[in-house]
Amino acid sequence: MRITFCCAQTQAEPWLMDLRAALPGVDVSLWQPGAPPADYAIVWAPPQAFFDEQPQLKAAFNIGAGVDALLRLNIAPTTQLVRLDDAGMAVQMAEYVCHALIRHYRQFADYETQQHSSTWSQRAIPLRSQMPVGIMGLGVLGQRVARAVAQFDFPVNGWSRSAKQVDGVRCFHGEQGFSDFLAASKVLVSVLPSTPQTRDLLNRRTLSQLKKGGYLINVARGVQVVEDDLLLLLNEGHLAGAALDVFRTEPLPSAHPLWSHPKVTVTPHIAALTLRQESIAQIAAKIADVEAGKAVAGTVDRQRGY
Ligand code: OXD
Repeated sequence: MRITFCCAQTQAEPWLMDLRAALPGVDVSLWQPGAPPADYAIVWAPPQAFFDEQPQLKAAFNIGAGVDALLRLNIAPTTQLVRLDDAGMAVQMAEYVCHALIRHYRQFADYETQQHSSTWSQRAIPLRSQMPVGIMGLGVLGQRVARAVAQFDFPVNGWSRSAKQVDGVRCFHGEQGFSDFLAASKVLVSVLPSTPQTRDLLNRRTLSQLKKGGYLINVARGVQVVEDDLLLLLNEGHLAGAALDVFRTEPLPSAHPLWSHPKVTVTPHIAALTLRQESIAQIAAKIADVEAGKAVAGTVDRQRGY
């Protein structure tokens, strides 16, 4: 069996070494133009030339949760596309979201500022019941985030494309349920996949439906947010702030107003980093499933877009 590795911005050597250790007897190598045909590919944002040269692949494993970069390419229909499901990312997302939520709710940024002037001043804690958290996307990642948020006794709303039932979450779905979901939420968290339907979904019209003083946490994809509309709502005061890990252009250009906005926290797309050991263990198990003709968890539905 041959596996080819083609992952932009990823240091290949440690991956190749650990893949060889996890899959003894398998020929694992770094892809370069003209490489021999492989059975499986491990990819992150590969170029079109990669799939043009490797139309025989049985499966391509995306070493991330979002497959938007893959779905922009022309890939043989016989190549099964598989994303990582969880592989240590869900708990990171939950950490990120809870950190941003609690930092906002408990006003820790203000205490940090106070410390600069040696100010000892306690701030009132708003009613938790007045801080309903709305999570967009109720897949593996969204449900893990919802569980973590509920642990801190915040009311939790969830929204998904099709109807879902999740313990402890007030679930909304579809276009019809979207306005009700927004109106019922004060903190909005996006964990949605990037699809044509979610592009620009968070804009002036939708974000203004959040309760006044709303807060946005985006750990999904930057293209879901119309950044000018977000800035407008922050400046008008309808939104109290935002914690953003993803942007329409990455890296976020140094002159971009989001960098210096006093109500915005910027992080460089680190909410959930790919963990090599967990990912390799998961990919090895998925390859065994493909070889055994079993259904593979995390298989991408190209039509649906995730
Ligand atoms: C991912 C990401 O999709 O890191 O995994 O953005």
